[in-house]
Amino acid sequence: MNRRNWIKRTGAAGAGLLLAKYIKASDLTLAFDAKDFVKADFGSDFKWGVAASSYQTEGAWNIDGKGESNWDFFSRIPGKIERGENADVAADFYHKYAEDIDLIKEMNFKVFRFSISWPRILPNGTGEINLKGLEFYHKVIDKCISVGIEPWITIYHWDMPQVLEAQGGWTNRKVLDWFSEFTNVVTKEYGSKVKNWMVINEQLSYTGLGYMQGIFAPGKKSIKAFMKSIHYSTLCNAESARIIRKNVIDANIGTTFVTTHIEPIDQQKKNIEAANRMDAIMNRLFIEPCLGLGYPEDTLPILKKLKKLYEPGDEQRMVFDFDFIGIQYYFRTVAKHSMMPGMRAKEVKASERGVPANEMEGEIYPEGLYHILKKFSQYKGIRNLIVTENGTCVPDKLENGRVHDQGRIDYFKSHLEAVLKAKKEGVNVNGYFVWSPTDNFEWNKGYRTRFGLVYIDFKTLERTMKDSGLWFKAFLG
Ligand code: GCO
Repeated sequence: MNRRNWIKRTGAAGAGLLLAKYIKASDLTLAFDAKDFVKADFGSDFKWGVAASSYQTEGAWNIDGKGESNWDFFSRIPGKIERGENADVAADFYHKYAEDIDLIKEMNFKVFRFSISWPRILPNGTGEINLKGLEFYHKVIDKCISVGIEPWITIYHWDMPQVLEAQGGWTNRKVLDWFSEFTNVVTKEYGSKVKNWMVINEQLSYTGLGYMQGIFAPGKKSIKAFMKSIHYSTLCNAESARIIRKNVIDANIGTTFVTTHIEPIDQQKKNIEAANRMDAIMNRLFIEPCLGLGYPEDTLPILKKLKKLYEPGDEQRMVFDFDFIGIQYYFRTVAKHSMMPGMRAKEVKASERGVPANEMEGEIYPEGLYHILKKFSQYKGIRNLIVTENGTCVPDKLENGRVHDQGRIDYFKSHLEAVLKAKKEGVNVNGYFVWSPTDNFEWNKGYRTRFGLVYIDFKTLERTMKDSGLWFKAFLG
């Protein structure tokens, strides 16, 4: 779509901001030429990385003084995780980190984004520090640096100490103190070696799926709990960033948001409005308060309830001028009106529409990443975007020492084309991180769905580079 059409389809929303409105069904397929591109097209400063998280990869759930996390607890509740699986061992990154970082290097990536397990550092949530836990991340960081890979740390990727979850977790305003303490400990400890920090991974996922839909830890189904978790994690996001700024000289500070490109099923007004409401929750809810725009209650009046949770000064406390915003994109969402209270919108699944999807029913729609990058680039306060996660799950099979995951290669190629197209049109996108270097524990799906560039046999823990890993090795080499 050319720039003029794009501008025609934007309108003033929120505090005079230009936000993307929805495009006509006939415009949905943005033709990407199948032309090849090379790494150099993205520029020499572009960051190429892989992303992973502590609970999904480390295992060693009760080793060397680690405390129990909300996910250790949740995964033991019968029926919560497919096939009753848990991440007690996961990819055993705790013991195999050196091998995995060597593989990341072999694939020619220069950035490794990983998270720190809060209960490994503070087994009781606050107070006593576990020195073995501190030492583990020193080893990971040092290994990265020794092979020329930049460590990028996410402070929180969903594993909260269970002792704190038991006190309400993100629904307890005290989380501001708890999370500040954790941030202080890790930034003081690692700040001299690590300059790139992301505060939180996808607030919407653990607040929405954890406190409202009950399918992630802690498994609550309450709108009240959801509201509290939204507001307190929004405050923590900015507060923790301020702590990083204070503790880490020359820090590059970001945070990450889950995004999805949303389209109405057709051009009926009720469906367009439903898509707008869905957009308010799925794309705008967390970025806008952080930019000083408040919650998007203009589009979704139910969010006015959040005001009841405000204490004096909160409006300002939610704001932080991030150096970069991490965009995590996997699929497009098509919406239609529904009577469901609150959002009054529902998703029309990929299977109902008969379009290509991954193994988790996420529609494969690379143009969506282009649209999302354009959309976020229109916020005045955003200076720099990095795609901190993008990837897909396909039915991988290890046969004769190879995994021919052509579907994943095609996914990456088309999504990289989308990034490049946005970049060429002036979007300030400066990095792309693949989710994920190795297969790992995919939350409520357990080990069924695989996202890795490297295959893991979860019985032997043996690693095999998939064709997609080999593709990146050649592309980035
Ligand atoms: C997320 C998380 C990852 C997931 C990945 C694949 O975006 O949900 O950051 O932990 O594993 O997205 O679903």
